[in-house]
Amino acid sequence: MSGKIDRRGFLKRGLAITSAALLGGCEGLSDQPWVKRILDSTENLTLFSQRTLVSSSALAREYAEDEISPKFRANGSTNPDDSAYQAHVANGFADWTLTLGGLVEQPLALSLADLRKMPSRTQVTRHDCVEGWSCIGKWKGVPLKALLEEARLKPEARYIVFYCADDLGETGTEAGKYYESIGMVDAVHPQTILAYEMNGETLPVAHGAPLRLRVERQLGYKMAKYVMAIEAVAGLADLRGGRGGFWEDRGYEWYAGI
Ligand SMILES: Nc1nc2c(c(=O)[nH]1)N[C@H]1C(S)=C(S)[C@@H](COP(=O)(O)O)O[C@H]1N2
Ligand SMILES: [Mo]
Repeated sequence: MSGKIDRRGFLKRGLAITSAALLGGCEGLSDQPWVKRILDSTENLTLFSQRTLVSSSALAREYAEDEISPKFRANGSTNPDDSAYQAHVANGFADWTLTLGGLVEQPLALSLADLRKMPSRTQVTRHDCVEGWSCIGKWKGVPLKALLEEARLKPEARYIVFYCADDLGETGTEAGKYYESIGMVDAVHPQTILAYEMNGETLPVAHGAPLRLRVERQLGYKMAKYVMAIEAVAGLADLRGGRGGFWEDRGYEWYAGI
């Protein structure tokens, strides 16, 4: 467990030093409005380093089918204790719809059948949990980019937020439920998908049925399971605990790059 965290800490320190050197020689880049916004916050220095050193479209490693883990561990919520969710399970998610709203021109409500008709991507990737375990799995789903293109983001939209059905047994309230958020670079990344299949089968409840996020260049807690609604927003401060996610509100970092 600590080995993983140490490795990440080491990597981040290295990147921070490199980025300090880089910043010295790239005035042109730091004049860009998006770079200015990122540099406004020192907390985002690691994000800036990663974006500068690793191309924004660099792919996470993909694996061969014979490297898929024989058993993929399930973690966090594995069967949401929520009556609306359980009703969806009982009828095979036939009436379930994903809503996409917020700062978009065209809000969407899509059934699983609608999502399955959209372009899909399949990828075999490694999932790294901050607790120190990893598993390789195959995921199939709709690229988030395709949904965002259909909904047409307004220019003010800077983050995409995912609202889930579960609360990890914490609060029993709507506001206490799991949620997550990502920035636009990850939102339009080709490996960022909303997965409805895992290892060639319908996504099981334990792994987030009917739909879960995969953001392959970040840690496991970013990969929201049981996604019910998606919202495009300009900022995260006004949402729930104000730090952009269930675990972030409890002290984890918002940018969980691997
Ligand atoms: N809605 C929801 N999403 C979640 C969690 C959760 O408890 N609830 N746990 C997170 C954590 S910490 C990890 S490691 C992965 C686990 O995904 P898995 O159950 O498919 O292994 O889901 C993430 N997404
Ligand atoms: Mo995790």
